[in-house]
Amino acid sequence: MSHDPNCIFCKIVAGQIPSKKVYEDEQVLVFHDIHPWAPVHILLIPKLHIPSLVEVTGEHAALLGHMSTLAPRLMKELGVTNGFRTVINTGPDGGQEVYHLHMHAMGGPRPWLKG
Ligand code: DGP
Repeated sequence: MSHDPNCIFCKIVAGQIPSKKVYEDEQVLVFHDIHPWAPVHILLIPKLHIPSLVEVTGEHAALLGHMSTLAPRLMKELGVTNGFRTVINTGPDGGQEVYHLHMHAMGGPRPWLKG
């Protein structure tokens, strides 16, 4: 399924739910997390509805590579110059709450880092 009408992040991609957008291209949307854990906390999502990392296949390799190279570029643009953390929560025991693949990128002056 490329779009799930019940998915909150698909609704953000479709513009049905507002978000504080950081970046957008044909494949990817990046916006600020609504519940930030860090001074700068963004979510990088594919526009394609992929529920989690479990459903990722070789076909998505370029997409994931794109997300991974975007993260440092965008964090730098947002003023994060001293490192950041990336997280992809996967499945119930991985703490995933929204079942649309997303990469958290969190940074800014510590102390905010947990665990
Ligand atoms: P996870 O636990 O990895 O599935 O994290 C989901 C994140 O998504 C969580 O940090 C809060 C964020 N989030 C949930 N709903 C919305 C929303 O409607 N807008 C934005 N900007 N972020 C959201």
